[in-house]
Amino acid sequence: SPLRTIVQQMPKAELHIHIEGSLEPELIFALAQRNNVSLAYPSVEALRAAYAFTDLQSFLDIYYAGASVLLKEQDFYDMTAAYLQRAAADNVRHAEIFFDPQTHTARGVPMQAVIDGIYRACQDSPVSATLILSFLRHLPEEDAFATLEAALPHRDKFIGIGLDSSERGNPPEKFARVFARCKELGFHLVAHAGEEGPPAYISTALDTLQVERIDHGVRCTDDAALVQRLAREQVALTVCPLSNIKLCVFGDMGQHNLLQLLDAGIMATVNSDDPAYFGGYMNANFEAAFEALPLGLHHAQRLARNSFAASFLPPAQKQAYL
Ligand code: ES4
Ligand code: ZN
Repeated sequence: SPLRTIVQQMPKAELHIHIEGSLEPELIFALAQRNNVSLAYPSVEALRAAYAFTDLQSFLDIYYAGASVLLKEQDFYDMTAAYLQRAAADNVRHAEIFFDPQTHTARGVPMQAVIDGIYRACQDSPVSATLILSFLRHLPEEDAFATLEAALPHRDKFIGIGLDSSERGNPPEKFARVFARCKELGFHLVAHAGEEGPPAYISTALDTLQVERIDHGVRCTDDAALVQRLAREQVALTVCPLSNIKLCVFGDMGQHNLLQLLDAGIMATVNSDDPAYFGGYMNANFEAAFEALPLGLHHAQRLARNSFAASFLPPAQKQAYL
């Protein structure tokens, strides 16, 4: 349809992508062979068949297992280069990419290999790309402080700090002190909140962590006053439609609240989250949402505009896209 073509072709920014979640099964097997890492699955097909998730934790278990093949700087480079090439094909002009150093440093991978590999691929790509270091919230705040310390020699290679992994039982305020330190250091701040967790986590991410965007945030619609606040303050939500279906946040795409968020005046964006695990990259996410929901041309234009408006691009570069 004409709308589908417009959605595919429009220039867009991706603001919620975990680079480890872009690791396709074929690359997992190639890196396992290259690095002599043994996998719990005998084949690409068997691994892909295990991608049947019931909730966030069931996904995270297999996502961390997949990341175990990443050992050398070149592995991080190859993963990131593959993502950026795929993003460019979907007319992504700018990407703000999460990476989870603790997933790697806990296995003895040097911080330098993680950051330099990802950063060098960003520099070599025609897509504008910046990095957001994300803390694992199931681990203690102490570990986040140690991770920040280890990353600070590379501070010019990332622009922001995020918070991801198991949400329920790990509220934003657990990381109040380390986020305050990151703010002093001048980093942009974001946090996953209201994916599986309650709307109160969205409020405390804003009020206690002082984040500038909320990753996911879809559960805000359980609290009408919070929806009004997000609209009034124009807080960006980085929504990930296919992720929400695969992790059973919504029963099916027809029940997703993306249209409700947009029509409430919230600055929602569409993103791929972990595209290798959830069934597609940016355009697949747009297409699935536009197929299942009565979204129109104006919603498409609004989502493209929001993606740049909510980005951390410098004002002059941002303005050129608005
Ligand atoms: C994630 Cl979908 C999602 N939620 C929370 N943390 C994550 N890390 C990677 N993907
Ligand atoms: Zn995410």
